[in-house]
Amino acid sequence: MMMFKHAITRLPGENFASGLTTSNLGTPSFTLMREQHRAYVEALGDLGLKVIVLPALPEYPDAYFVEDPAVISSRVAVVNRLGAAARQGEEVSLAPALAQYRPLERIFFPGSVDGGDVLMIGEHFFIGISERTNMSGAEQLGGILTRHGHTYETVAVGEGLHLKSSVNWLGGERLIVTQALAEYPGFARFEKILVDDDEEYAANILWVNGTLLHPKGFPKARHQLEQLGMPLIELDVSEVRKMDGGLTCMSLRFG
Ligand code: CIR
Repeated sequence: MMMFKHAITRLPGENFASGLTTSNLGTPSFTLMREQHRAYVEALGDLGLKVIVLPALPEYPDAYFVEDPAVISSRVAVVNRLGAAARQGEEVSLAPALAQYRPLERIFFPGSVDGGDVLMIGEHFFIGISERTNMSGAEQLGGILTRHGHTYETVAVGEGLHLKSSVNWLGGERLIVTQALAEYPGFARFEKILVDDDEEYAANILWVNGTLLHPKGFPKARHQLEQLGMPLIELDVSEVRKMDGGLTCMSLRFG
């Protein structure tokens, strides 16, 4: 089984509320955000991961969404060219942390990739084509992954910010997925937990070594997850959600 040993995270800065967002859920609170981030880091630590906590980057209010500027597989780390101009540059101070663990590769102009569009299932990768990840970026990333012995396919992301806003791995041959992606042929071999239309946010679930971290406040999804008989950790990510982020976005996990 794929096992994670490490996670890289980054603290949200006091100005995190000036990051990009499309949600209309109100102004987030820094005090609450800091608390929720701390609980998240603690949960990863409790699951046995060695968690690196990088300092906030004041000039990049979205930089604590550390999953977006890189992709780490079992064999390679890819430094992304982020899809949002305002976020380009976040990767600069992340690259040295990654270089300690994996050979580094990079995505170049005109390609763009956000790690939130990259769903890793063991050695296979689904790369979402979205407003952030373009075809050139996906092909560059796919080429790098293929050279390192992985396989990949692209998926059109119809709605939601990133691919992983709508689908995530639950371990084994199981996915949690929104109705919109339920019939996607590339997911046919998986058993699927379908989230209700009014609980779409609950599709952003983080698998960590057999435990599922899931967002608080989605009772139907919670009930569906309970049926799986896997350990669950419920985390409040209300403030992160206000910034269009979720549980997967706030860390890079690797073995
Ligand atoms: C952004 O719009 O880029 C950030 N406010 C949210 C990024 C969330 N990241 C993710 O889903 N992987």
